[in-house]
Amino acid sequence: MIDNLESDKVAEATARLLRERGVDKKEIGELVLFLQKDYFPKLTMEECIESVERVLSKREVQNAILTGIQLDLLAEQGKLLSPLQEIVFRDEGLYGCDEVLSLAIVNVYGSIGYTNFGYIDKLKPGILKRLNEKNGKDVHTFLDDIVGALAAAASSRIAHRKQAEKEETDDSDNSQ
Ligand SMILES: [Ca+2]
Repeated sequence: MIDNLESDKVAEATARLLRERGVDKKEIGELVLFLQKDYFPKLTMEECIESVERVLSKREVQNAILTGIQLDLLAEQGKLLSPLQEIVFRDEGLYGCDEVLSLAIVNVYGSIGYTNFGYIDKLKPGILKRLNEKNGKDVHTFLDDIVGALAAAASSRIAHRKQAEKEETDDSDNSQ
């Protein structure tokens, strides 16, 4: 059974691992802003980072992050069994399990996350470009999809909230 203390430990471990792997919440916030700025021109960086934090607070998101980063780390250390070791180390194009794992994150705010995830994965702005650069040493096979998924989910959350706000305003307009 997971008590509160263990939940805190999982959340802390997740935050620490992301930091250790060079991922800053602000950089994920920048991806969110990139995805949403055309739809919500008044959206602030603070709102984007807050949305990322809300996504990061979910246990299923933390589980996916811990799993993916663990596999990246083991591949860096050469500790996976062959042929998975070579597949993850080289980031083989047809592997696909990195993307599948990330769907656990994309899903938390519904299916509109998929569009954002696909879009950002194709363009690879900001931190995603950096994570995709291969130097023969660092492995980010899972992490790039995790970061893209975090941005996609945080964007979906904002879209849902803005829609709800709009509907509330429309309702009050109608009642007047
Ligand atoms: Ca990947």
